[in-house]
Amino acid sequence: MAAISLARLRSRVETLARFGALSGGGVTRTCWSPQHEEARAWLLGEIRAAGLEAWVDPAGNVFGAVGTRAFGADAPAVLTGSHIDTVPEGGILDGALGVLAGLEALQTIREAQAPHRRPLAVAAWSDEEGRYGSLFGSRAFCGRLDLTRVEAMTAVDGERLVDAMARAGFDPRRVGEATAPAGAVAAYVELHIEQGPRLEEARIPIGVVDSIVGVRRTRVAFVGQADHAGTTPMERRRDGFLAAAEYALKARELVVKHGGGKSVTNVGVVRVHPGVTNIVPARGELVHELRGPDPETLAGLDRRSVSLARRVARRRGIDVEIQPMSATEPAICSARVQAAIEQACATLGIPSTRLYSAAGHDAQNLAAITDAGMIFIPSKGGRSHRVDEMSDWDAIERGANVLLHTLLGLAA
Ligand code: HGY
Ligand code: MN
Ligand code: MN
Repeated sequence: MAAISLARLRSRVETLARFGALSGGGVTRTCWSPQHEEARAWLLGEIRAAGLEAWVDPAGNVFGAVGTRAFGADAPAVLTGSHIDTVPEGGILDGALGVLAGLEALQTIREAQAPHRRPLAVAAWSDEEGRYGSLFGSRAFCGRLDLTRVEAMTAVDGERLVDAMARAGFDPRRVGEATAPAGAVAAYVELHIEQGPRLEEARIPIGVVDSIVGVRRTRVAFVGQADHAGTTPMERRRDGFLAAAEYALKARELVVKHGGGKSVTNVGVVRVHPGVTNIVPARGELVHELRGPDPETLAGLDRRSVSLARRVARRRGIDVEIQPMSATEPAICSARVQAAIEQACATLGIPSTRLYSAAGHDAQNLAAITDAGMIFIPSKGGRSHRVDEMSDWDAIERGANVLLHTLLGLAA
């Protein structure tokens, strides 16, 4: 029975972790950055050294393939993959595991000359973490990117996507050419760390994902009045930051109360203007993120949040600007792919359980154009999006072998 080489996979994971490595551990490798582009070049070299066809599309997606040099409806490919970009101060497995385990599975299949009727490919999708716009590369590939918005896509620190792409040698005007031909993908399966505590606490080695949360991000800015921080009487202050703070606290209560138990909310970006200690903040701006597996609940929370923002501003006698930034819909994973994962687990004698993904993933875009699914392995302490994110190597080996057999099953 074909089996991956953990030594080779581990060596690649530890090498990729060096691109953007932080002195205290973990990694910062945001898409299109110099360290990301060095990692892209390294990955292309590894794909070629593994004997696979290698190419990059105009949206910066990297591909490796066995049995094809491009995507086409005449030979629908079974596709796996994930991303090599990271959040700032992230871990070494989020995304990297799925790309490198996919490469390892395809290399093992090629070396073992394991039979597969369909071509097999692995992808490293651009900017999954959404520094400029979430799930960018897989949205482009799946024809779900609003090309008219590419020009305006900007990171929270103000860097424009078009400038970052140009610096990395890509022409942003060609992104639309990355759209895959209809029918080019026969199935998609992605291996990823769970990034949460459920599998580890249940002591179950493999998660078969049945749905993936939708994520909505909205910029909310409360606009009051700058004033002298010392001389302005307290009752006369129109403080944009305090309004934002009240909104953030009440939005959390709202989601806990009306979110159905599986919805979550976060405020990870806050900006105060003018932002110096001796001026009452005129403007308090935040990015409000809502997530949930159920579309109606998510839409309801969005509406309630907008009403809350207006109520807080009115009560404080200030203005509020509400600007939706991005919204992904919850995705249902393919029953066929879930069954193929469970068949692989049965073949390998590995217990599995079904669960929803509380993180967003590229698979939710692939679910729009093909049968898509995900395999999860446990995260130590449920830790992710932090430098000490890690999984046991035997969990990584199990996940990669389940991926290998799932791919063979889907490509049979
Ligand atoms: O934010 C997410 O859900 C994913 O890790 N990009
Ligand atoms: Mn992530
Ligand atoms: Mn990820």
